[in-house]
Amino acid sequence: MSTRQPTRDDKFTFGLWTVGWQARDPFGDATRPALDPVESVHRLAELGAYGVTFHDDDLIPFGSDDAAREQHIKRFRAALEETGMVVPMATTNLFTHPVFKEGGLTNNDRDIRRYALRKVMRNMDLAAELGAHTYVLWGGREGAEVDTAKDLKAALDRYREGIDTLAQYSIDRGYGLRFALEPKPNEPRGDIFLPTIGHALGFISTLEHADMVGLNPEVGHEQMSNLNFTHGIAQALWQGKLFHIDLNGQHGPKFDQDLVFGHGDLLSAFATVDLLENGFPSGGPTYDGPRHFDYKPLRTEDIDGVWASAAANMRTYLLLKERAQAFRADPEVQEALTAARVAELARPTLGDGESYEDLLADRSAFEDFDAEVAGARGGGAVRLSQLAVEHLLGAR
Ligand code: GLT
Ligand code: MN
Ligand code: MN
Repeated sequence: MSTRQPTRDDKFTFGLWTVGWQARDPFGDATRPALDPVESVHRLAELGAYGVTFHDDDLIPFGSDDAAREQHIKRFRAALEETGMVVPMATTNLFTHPVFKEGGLTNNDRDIRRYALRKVMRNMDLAAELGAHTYVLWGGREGAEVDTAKDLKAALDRYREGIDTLAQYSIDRGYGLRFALEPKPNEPRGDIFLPTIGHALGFISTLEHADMVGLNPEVGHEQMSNLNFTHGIAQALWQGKLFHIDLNGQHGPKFDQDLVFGHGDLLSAFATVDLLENGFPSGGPTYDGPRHFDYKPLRTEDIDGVWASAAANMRTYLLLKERAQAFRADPEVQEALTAARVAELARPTLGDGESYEDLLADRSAFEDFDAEVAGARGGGAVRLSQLAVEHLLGAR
């Protein structure tokens, strides 16, 4: 089916670090050779992707001199031009080099924090030059293993100072970059600051340029904390903070698996795509940014498996989109939604112009309300759940 063939309109993007992962893990060496970013751009374009994203170090190996740096950028830019691929997002590697072992923006060492800020600013220059609109900040090393080794208040102060400084830099240079914080509960640090969507949303409200800072939630990161990813992005959307998204798969609370999208909790992936594609049943904010895959091709796979997994992310997304559209269009689903009173939740609890005094005076709301009858009524959710499963299994 043609709708299952990705096109640029689907806005599928991939981090260079995803297909480029050489599969080095804490227990074993790389199982794949290094991949040239230029080749990744070409292969992903052939597969139907719309763009790529990168960390500074994905493109320009750490420690490169200026001449080498320019050369890497030139080759990359040429690949983008040849393929028409775009770079909607970029980010900084503040986690691989040993200098960041104790953190970047929240390192106890002030010199390292200053170095980290400079590293981010330098890559923001390149991000803006390449046309990116979103700058992701994943603070993988911002955290601790030993609680007494960190002044937690000062860490949050420094995190805020760092982001305020970067936001001011984007404004002053006219870069138009907005920042997307990516929460994760742990790994590589024992505990990472801003561990969930909720923590990050609370933190953003304290920032000087809160309007320029939103989220880049990742499926697996919320699921590592046993949280509902769809509920998380729904709240981010509701607060106007879903700036970007990292799609992948995860089997519940364990190490960060970074599986292909849909290859973990499939029902949850269905709900996520339903929300991204069909929006809230009662309308309201929608997400129209890139569908960004942040996954790791399994360590067992060779380079053919890498490209097969890249294609699998996009195809799975499109299949889920198809299924979610069929679900919403199904008259029996619509009937089940009515029976479950789903639309009723969009109706304000108080009437137009009604005050709490009016509510107090309404005997039908309390004195004459039959809580026993209302409490005995079924919710109708199981029917909806089964209908979703049947659509997902292709039974309807
Ligand atoms: C790293 C991490 C991802 C982040 C990337 C952005 S780096 O691969 O596991 O979740 O999105 O810095
Ligand atoms: Mn991850
Ligand atoms: Mn991610």
